[in-house]
Amino acid sequence: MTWYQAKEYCEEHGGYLADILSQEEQDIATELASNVNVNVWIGGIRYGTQNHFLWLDQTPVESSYTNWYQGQPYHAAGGTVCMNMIIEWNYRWNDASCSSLCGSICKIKEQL
Ligand SMILES: [Ca+2]
Repeated sequence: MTWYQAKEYCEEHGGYLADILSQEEQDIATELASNVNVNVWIGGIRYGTQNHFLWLDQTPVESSYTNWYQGQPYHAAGGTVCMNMIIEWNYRWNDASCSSLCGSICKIKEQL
């Protein structure tokens, strides 16, 4: 699914496309993604033309934990750019065209 479809999928399931805010969350996301063995979208999207990314709650990605693969973020082509986790890079982060096809990692809040 595209990044937008992944975002919608998570919302339909009562959650949101995951932000990754700590090594612990990275480890959980990596384990989930490994189970399905596909590249996965996470909830970051680029704003502006520089390498600035926001999580869906508008928090700047660079303001806390990051796990970009070496040389990333780097996306030469234009268009909207979103964040994903790449199998071959041990699920470290990449930026890619939002219309690429990947799985998704959702965060779903527990009902208390
Ligand atoms: Ca990239």
